[in-house]
Amino acid sequence: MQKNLSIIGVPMDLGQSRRGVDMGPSAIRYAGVTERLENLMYHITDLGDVPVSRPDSKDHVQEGNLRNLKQVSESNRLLAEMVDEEIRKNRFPLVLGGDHSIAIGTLAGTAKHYENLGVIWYDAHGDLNSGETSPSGNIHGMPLAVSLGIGHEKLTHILDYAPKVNTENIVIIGARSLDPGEKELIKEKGVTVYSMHEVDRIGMSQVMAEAIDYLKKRTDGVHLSLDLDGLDPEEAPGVGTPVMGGLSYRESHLAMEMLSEADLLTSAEFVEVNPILDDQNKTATLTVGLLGSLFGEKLK
Ligand code: HAR
Ligand code: MN
Ligand code: MN
Ligand code: MN
Repeated sequence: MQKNLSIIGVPMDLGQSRRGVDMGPSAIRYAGVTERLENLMYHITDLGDVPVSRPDSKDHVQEGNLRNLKQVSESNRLLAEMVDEEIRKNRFPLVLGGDHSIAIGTLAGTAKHYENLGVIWYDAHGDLNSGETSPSGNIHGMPLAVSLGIGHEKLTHILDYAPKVNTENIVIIGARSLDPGEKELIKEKGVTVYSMHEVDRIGMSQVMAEAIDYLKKRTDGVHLSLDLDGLDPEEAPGVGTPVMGGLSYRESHLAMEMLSEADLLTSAEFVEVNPILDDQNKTATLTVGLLGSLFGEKLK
């Protein structure tokens, strides 16, 4: 793995309806992310936070069932430019959220650099909605669809190209809450999904071995987008949309260790940490532990 790492915080809470997730980057920093990775001999540059503007009452009006479209789009453009720049400088972008709408910007900045970017979407949700299918109007339920070129142009065309990712290059892991429109899209496009059913059946070890093997063969870079609500809310309570029956602490560490061993990631983001809903910064601390495993911490 690239030893030069750039941390980018995105205090974004406008892609959903619960306040507090904008404090996610601070909580993860407070839990010691820089020290943890420096101990693993990474050279860290913390670039601080991408600006996120506040919604005014007029902006709050939902254009095409898209809450705070203008602000979400604008911050994602800034994020995309930063990520693009870091990759240009040959540095590994590590993006800390913030709600999952920020994956729109991360992927916009990343995918430019690869012919065939792979994406591992570790999440309870598919995030495959558009304004037409979303039950909530929350853009954090849409970033994966946006990256496939589905949705409002202000989201799909950040940095002026679309789609960012090909359907065949996506692997979703941990899904257990999919809306009807998302299920249709998954069927229609043939997206690879390891839902909790598959994890229970074949185990995380097999899921990761298959996912890694599949992506290694067909992609020239892989982005990990890890939504903390992919984990069980018992272990990651500080998230805005918890869904019971999730991935365990141990399964998640195994997944990170296998990704580390495979040495295939070229960028990563950790999102949806909400310290207001958390229990003593447990979820941010868990995040830093997962990052430790992802970046090569060994038990022996
Ligand atoms: N599918 C629902 C929606 O579109 C819920 C999405 C929820 N949240 C996330 N994204 N945290 O993974 O509103
Ligand atoms: Mn998500
Ligand atoms: Mn590309
Ligand atoms: Mn989620």
